[in-house]
Amino acid sequence: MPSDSIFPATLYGSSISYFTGKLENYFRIKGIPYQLQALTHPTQAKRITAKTGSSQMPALELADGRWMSDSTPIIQWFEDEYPATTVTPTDPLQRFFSLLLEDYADEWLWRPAMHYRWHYERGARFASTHLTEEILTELPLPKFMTRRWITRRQRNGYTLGDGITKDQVAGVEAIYLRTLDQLEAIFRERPFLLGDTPSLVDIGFSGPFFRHFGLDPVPAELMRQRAPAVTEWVARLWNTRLENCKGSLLQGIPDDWGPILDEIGGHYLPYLCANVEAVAAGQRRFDADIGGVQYRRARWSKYRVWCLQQLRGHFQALASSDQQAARVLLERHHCWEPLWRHKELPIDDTVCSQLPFQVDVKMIDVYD
Ligand SMILES: N[C@@H](CCC(=O)N[C@@H](CS)C(=O)NCC(=O)O)C(=O)O
Repeated sequence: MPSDSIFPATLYGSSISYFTGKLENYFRIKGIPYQLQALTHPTQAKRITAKTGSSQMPALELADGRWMSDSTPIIQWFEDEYPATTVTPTDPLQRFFSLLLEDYADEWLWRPAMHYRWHYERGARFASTHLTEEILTELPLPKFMTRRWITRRQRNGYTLGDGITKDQVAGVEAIYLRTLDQLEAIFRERPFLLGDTPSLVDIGFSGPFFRHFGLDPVPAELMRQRAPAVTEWVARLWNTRLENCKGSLLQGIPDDWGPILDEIGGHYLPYLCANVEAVAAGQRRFDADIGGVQYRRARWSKYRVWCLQQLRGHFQALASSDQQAARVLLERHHCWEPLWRHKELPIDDTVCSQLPFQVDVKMIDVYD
């Protein structure tokens, strides 16, 4: 990696955070020097909000004084700026489907990941103790109260308070178990999702897998027992450097991505549509039946309207022959109709246009 004025970069986050872990996997694979610093509350959180518009983690401080936020556009920026070693497939169809799977891993696998961490006492005890000692040390409370406070906050924001009551638990856990089976089938055949070398889609799945499913006591044990090849991939990814990789990517979209695409067409995109309806109607809470799971009083997410807009933009940027090929695959896996169901999206075109350097405060879903 060039010794540029932006290095070393400081990554503010937590060593058990989903998106911090995703970016760390990316930086390590790509060989980008960084140092991890705890995003403490309130000191660093206030400073980062002033610099990026949001206190969400991770935030990245470049050595030239610029700040960045949001893992997906940060990765795209580094891919454009430092193309010598790149994780983005050059084939446009592979790139499009990789971006789709990355978004799915970011925004939908988030649901079972937060569930396993905060629903189970064992998960909540581990995570609340860690966060109390890593990023919440400034809170003027005894540690047991900080642990209790963060557990309640996360449950109200991301599990019970995001449509997962006891009636939805089995359905949410089934998302994870199916994902394990889908990935196990792939990693029994090859070391990375798209071939012999890591690519963007591995980075996308590292978000839920590295710092949640592979770390939290309940899902990690399930992974070890049910999907040992996935367990191995989590560690392999962390220990891989692109500059040492001699392997190549497969041609086209592998058939064994089919079950993941079915999941996107049957669950994630219908959820995005229900979320679009909620945002359009100004409903902060909404009910939705997604793949047989009845979510009640799920939280709207304006950010995920932008995610849908981005996915459409990636499709529209394809050449027409690639659009045709992508459409065939999207239709086969029931992704096409929900991708375009709502002609107008409740979002203006300029929102998020300053990412990854500035977050538009109207679009963030930081829960407080
Ligand atoms: N889209 C953002 C999401 C970042 C995000 O949601 N991070 C979580 C922690 S892993 C967070 O900061 N949540 C805000 C909160 O809980 O207040 C990204 O890709 O970086």
